[in-house]
Amino acid sequence: MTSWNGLIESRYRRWLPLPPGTPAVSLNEGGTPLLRSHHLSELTSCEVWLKVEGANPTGSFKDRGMTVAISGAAAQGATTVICASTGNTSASAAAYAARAGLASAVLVPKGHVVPGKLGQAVRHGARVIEISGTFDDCLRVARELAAHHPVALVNSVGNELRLSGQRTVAYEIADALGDAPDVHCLPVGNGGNITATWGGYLAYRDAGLTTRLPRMWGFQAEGAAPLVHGAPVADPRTDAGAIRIGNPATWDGAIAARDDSGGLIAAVSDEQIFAAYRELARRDGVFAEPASAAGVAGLLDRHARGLLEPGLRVVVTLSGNGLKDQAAALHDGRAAVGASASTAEVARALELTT
Ligand code: AN7
Repeated sequence: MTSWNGLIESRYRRWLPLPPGTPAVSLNEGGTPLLRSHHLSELTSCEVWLKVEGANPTGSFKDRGMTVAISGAAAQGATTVICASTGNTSASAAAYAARAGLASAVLVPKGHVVPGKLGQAVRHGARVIEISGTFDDCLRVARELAAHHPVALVNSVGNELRLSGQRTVAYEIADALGDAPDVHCLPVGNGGNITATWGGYLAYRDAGLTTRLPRMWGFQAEGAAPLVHGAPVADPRTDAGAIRIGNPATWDGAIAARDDSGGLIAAVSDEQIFAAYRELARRDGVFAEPASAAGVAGLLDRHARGLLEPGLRVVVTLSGNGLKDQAAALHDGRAAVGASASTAEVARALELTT
């Protein structure tokens, strides 16, 4: 058995538009677990699989695109990379930049990025700029800076290297299941991931490696659902901060993924998102961050409305790791109980009466 050396070296270089011989800047991303959810399968009468992207090195799916984007930027002689982010992209960009010996700058919406993600960017040495505005403002500024200064933009917008790396999630799923699933559910913010995941399924089908294509079911938070309403949202609102985005940069790609796959992009409430987040941790043992539970929330919503045919094979992307957001974790649930180091007292606290 050979060890896993990341998605470029271990498996997918030939699917990536890196110039031949480009050294891989890798943290051994990819190769994430695809877990059968017994709980969700039973509940929905479908075969439900969870793609646990929080198991990537910096704790989100962003590492798939970032290993390729930073490998490309480093090979082209970039010295500084820049991105706008709701948190996960900045953590990933900062880590891969550190790995490559590049400087990084990240622009984040002030007050809307959880400390776990900001802490990653800080520790990896990024210059963190907190902007008084939304993610959409951050992205506008980052794009303008990259157009006029010697800094390489590593957001997915128009970045074929980023998107090609993110396509590898579909390759892994098809490789593991032997074909594409019937339905692929995932959260949608800026639109890059649904575009790339769909692109991955298309590429594998076109190469004859799979026989079919899934329907792409994307889910946005109700207060930040521009793709559902068909118009940008100036003041996006949701407590699932990762997908608090009002004007997705990959708008057309997301709509094409929806329409070409015969799929949908629908809204779920924060209540549904946080309920799915709790149940994933409680029933499946998978700690995904709140935003990344939107795909499960959407699947359950469709099921509750009688819109999910039984017997389907469904894959759900869990895009980020729950460890990043401890405030959400400790917000409810069973609180810790204090006790002295006395066996009798702890037994009482645990209600171990016999
Ligand atoms: C956990 O980090 O946009 O639709 O700047 O962190 O491809 O944007 C994060 C997005 C879903 C949405 N789940 O994906 C950022 C950022 C998690 C995320 C999304 C994000 P896209």
